[in-house]
Amino acid sequence: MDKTIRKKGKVMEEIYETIKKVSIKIKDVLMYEDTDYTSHTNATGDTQLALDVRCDKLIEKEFSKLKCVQKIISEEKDEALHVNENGRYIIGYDPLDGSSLVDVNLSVGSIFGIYEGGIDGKNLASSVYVVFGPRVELVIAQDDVKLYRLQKDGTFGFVKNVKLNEKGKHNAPGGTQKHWSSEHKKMVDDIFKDGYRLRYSGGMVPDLHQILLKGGGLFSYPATSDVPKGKLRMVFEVFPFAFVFEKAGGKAIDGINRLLDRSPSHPHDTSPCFFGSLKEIEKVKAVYE
Ligand code: FDP
Repeated sequence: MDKTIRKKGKVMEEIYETIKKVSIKIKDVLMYEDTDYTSHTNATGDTQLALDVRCDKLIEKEFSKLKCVQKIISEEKDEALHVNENGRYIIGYDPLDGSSLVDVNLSVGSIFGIYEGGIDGKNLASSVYVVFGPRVELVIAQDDVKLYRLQKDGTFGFVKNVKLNEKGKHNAPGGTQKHWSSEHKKMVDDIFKDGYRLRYSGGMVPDLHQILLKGGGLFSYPATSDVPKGKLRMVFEVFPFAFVFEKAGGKAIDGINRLLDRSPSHPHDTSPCFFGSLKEIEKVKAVYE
């Protein structure tokens, strides 16, 4: 094997090991620490939980130790944090996605996009997400998509490769319904009329994880009259999951264009997004194009 490929593989392993290590720490924080809100808002205007800040700090601490990391950009920070000028990768991450579900004890997650050469969709080298539910599961998308689960001995055991079917059975329609466009509403109604079942918890990580592991379906967070550019953030949420869905054999679009062809002008920019298996994305395109 080529020396550079071998080196790249080793460096990626180091990043994955760091995410595994920090995930175990986040699990403990989620289990036992207080779930109160702070008096601060993040760059997108969400009120931060003490847990958001704790998880962000834990990730910052671990990634700051890695030579291969040039900078980290967190959903919870206004500015990027420079780590090592000569580092190869930029890590864009959401330390605790779906944190509004913490107080009702539903699943939440952490999302990591590993970028090489800037935070454009096309520069994603790999992406990882972690689901904190009854169990802790971790998904790594690089050349393919692999599912791991935290075991009793504190290590993540490989479970299986994840592949989407051409057509799924589940529909996860995000956004406030009274702000949907009439076309979007009709599309969602038609999908339900086709026999799809509703699966939506309000946490992007568990909702997309469910669609992936149940073989397919559609998750959408469209442009609405209250959030005309969508709610979900490209660098920390949308691109990493677009990468996972494509590597699993599905597609991810903003309604018209491939999400991974998008370039944010600011790290906290949002985009409408649709993730699904091939048949469902065809349905979206038929409405939006
Ligand atoms: P949250 O506000 O709880 O952090 O990232 C934002 C997010 O959660 C996603 O996890 C989730 O899919 C979405 O917002 C839910 O938004 P709606 O409540 O508008 O459906």
